[in-house]
Amino acid sequence: TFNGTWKVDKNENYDKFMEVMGVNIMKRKLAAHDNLKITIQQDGNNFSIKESSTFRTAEINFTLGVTFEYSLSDGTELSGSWVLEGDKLVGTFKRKDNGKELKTWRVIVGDELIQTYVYEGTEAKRIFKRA
Ligand code: MYR
Repeated sequence: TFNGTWKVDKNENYDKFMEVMGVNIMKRKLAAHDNLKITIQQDGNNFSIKESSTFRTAEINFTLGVTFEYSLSDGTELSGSWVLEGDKLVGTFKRKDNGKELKTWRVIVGDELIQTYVYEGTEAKRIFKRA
């Protein structure tokens, strides 16, 4: 289960990923230490995500398979949806500004939640531990 509160512990290739996303160096430096915390509450097909970081707090609600809108902390808007593929939560989003795809998935491995992001062939991971 994904339920619970997760704190980012480490990043892999996240700086490069953000660069490909077009995030400037100043913002990338800050984003590398954003202390991202997410609280996930799943109720059947409905998810509630509470997000908090040094940039903002946000609450996102979505239903598996149903398209919704999400804004990144720099204002970039995405539209897409999450589905469950076995134990893997798979998100397929599109940037509204350029139509390009951002894929992401969440898996639980041992006591960690690993979120992978792929954009324009560049992959990054953020690895979370239970808070
Ligand atoms: C959620 O489930 O947490 C809400 C929806 C998340 C959509 C995908 C998030 C992609 C974030 C990419 C970070 C890129 C920084 C440039």
